[in-house]
Amino acid sequence: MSKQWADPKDGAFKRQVSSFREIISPNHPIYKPAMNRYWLYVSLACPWAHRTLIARSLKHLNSVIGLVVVHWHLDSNGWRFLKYPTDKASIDENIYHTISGGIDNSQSLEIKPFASIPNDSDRLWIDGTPDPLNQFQRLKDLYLKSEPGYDARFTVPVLWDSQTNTIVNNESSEILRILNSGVFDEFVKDTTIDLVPRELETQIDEFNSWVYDNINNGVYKAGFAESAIEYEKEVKNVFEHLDRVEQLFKNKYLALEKKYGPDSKEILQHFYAIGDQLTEADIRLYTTIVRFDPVYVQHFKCNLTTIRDGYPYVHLWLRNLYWNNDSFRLTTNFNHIKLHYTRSHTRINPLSITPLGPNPHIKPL
Ligand SMILES: N[C@@H](CCC(=O)N[C@@H](CS)C(=O)NCC(=O)O)C(=O)O
Repeated sequence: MSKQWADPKDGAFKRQVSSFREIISPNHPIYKPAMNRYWLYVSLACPWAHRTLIARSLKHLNSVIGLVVVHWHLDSNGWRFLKYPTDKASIDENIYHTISGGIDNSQSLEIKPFASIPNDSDRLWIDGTPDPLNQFQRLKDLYLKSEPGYDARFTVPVLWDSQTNTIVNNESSEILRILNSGVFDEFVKDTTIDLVPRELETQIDEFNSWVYDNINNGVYKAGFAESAIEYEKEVKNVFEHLDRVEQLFKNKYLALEKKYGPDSKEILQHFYAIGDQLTEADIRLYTTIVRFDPVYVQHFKCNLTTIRDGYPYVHLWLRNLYWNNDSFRLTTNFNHIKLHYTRSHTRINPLSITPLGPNPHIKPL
């Protein structure tokens, strides 16, 4: 993908508004809760899609909502799926009831030579999955099936209804709320986790709002800026807001230390962005922070410092989520993340050489 969304007037990056905005509810005329009816189409590289994958796993919906993973390489025709295998057993075995991430990420921590992986590499269940529902080749086929005249970008994530063959929603923040809403509770055993508890909702919304604009989307505004003035403005802004998160997390950590004692295990059990429990705010910040050192530092030139060197409390929070929670670790695939950015944005990285480092992609806790 060489053409991005920069405004030709000032070189500033503008993100498009999502088009499909329905919900799933017993009261909805079309989209009622059901087992195996809805599917998530994601890229493991994409931070917006990654949010929904984490929520699907945390809410124990891996066997309620199907999963299709696009190939990591985004080309001029958009996202694509892998070829549908003739061997049906391989599909049944691998798709749908698979591990939380839906794809093997066991190799993604090791630094392996990227040079040997061509962009058209078709390693089934490694580079992506086929589309078992429609056996489509491209993500855009879903959009056009759902709405034949659709003329905006074909983005992930997509929440797809296999009964009506339509897109329910393609806005990750809303898909997160649908998955959390409890509409699938009748199909799962453990319904205790609530990612947006009512008493924390205002705080979560407020945090999400500035984190979205300045950090989640901020790194894109820096990385896709097409003028040095825009880039410098945005990169400074990203770091000012990382400083703000660091200060918040530091205060939080010191308060927990005071409450539980300096060496208590309980500190990390309560070390989250809002309140003292895991919420949607952690998910939305995590998908940017886990990509920061491996990709955004060099590829988006967000290199005033790194998370590991410049932000000890954010770094601890990140590693706590990654190493102590399967829903975070198993959905994080550094190979997809690195290969996608460095080889799809040819305007930023024309030679598509994928940097080997940082080593390791994420440090131990
Ligand atoms: N507002 C959307 C943004 C999603 C988005 O921008 N996805 C990117 C990948 S990170 C995409 O699919 N881009 C494909 C394209 O622009 O062709 C959301 O949060 O769901």
